[in-house]
Amino acid sequence: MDIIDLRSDTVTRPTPSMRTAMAAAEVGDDVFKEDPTVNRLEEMAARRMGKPAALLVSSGTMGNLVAQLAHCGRGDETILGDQSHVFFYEQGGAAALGGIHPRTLSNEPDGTIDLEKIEAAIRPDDVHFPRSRLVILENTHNRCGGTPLTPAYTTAVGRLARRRELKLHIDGARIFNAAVALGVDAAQLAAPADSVTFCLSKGLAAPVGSVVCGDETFIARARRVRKSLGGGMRQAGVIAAAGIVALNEMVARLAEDHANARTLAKGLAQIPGLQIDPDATATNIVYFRVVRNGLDAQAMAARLGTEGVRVLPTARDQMRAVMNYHVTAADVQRALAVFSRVMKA
Ligand code: TLP
Repeated sequence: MDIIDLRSDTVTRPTPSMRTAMAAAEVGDDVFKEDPTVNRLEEMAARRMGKPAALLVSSGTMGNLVAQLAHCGRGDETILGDQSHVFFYEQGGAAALGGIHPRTLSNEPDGTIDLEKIEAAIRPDDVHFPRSRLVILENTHNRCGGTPLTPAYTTAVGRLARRRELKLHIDGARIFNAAVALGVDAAQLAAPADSVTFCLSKGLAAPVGSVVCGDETFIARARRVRKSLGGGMRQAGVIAAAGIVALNEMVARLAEDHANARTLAKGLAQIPGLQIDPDATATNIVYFRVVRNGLDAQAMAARLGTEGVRVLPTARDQMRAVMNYHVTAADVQRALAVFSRVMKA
């Protein structure tokens, strides 16, 4: 049975041209900054994000952690969404390893945080309070349905942060999905931020790697932090080679994932016992609710699994399906048939 794996876009395997590029990669010791392929990827990534410099890290989690540790000292406070990946899924690493205090504000359903709430959360200079240092946005917003944040919203947050002397970091794990969905350059989405992390190993299908981008001073600090976290890789050009292919060949095709996501969402909306607003699907992530008595998301995922469709339960009554490079339009139709069958049973 062919498995249709919709658990995440992280399940993507390297493309044939990535494998070829990896095998042929020219490498050196990247801790000495002597890996030409890593250097090339970092230059490309910086250019794509419109930033002066960039740093390859092993994962999105490491990128966000490195950025927080480079922007903040112990006891400093970050302002971030209560549904953000940094707050929800990164083990509180910034607190555990950096003594950084998270101030969460509720995310709106579209992944934004109300500007007035951000402004009100910024601490005055007072010995009782931590120092507010950094605002963190997420684009696209994973737990808010893969919604893209617009340049207008991001610009407004950037202006507010600058006016109040805070930095802005964007967890842009899927920023290219946002760029493709909105028809803008990723650099435009990153422009208001002091730093941005994006992932090569999600929709872009590279096997490993994320890139943190920002100005030279910030990246120099980030490089020190990466080393202290054990993230100084040596002949990492083998990984970077796949990342270069990801940037060159895999960005435009994200539109296919978005079209497949819409088809899946519309199809799921027709199935009794499932609840979804198909118009809420803007990129490659589809969340839906299971509203059948006696069937929770875990049990449903298990049943779907026996029929070759893998999805991720994200709450007792909620599941997530993520389109990716290996999922075709025909797979979406096959998955919908399986969903129908399982819900009828
Ligand atoms: N997210 C994973 C899981 O951790 C939930 C997924 O399958 O979506 N930022 C965002 C917005 C993310 O969605 C993720 C991964 C990360 C950061 C972390 O990236 P990695 O997994 O490379 O550490």
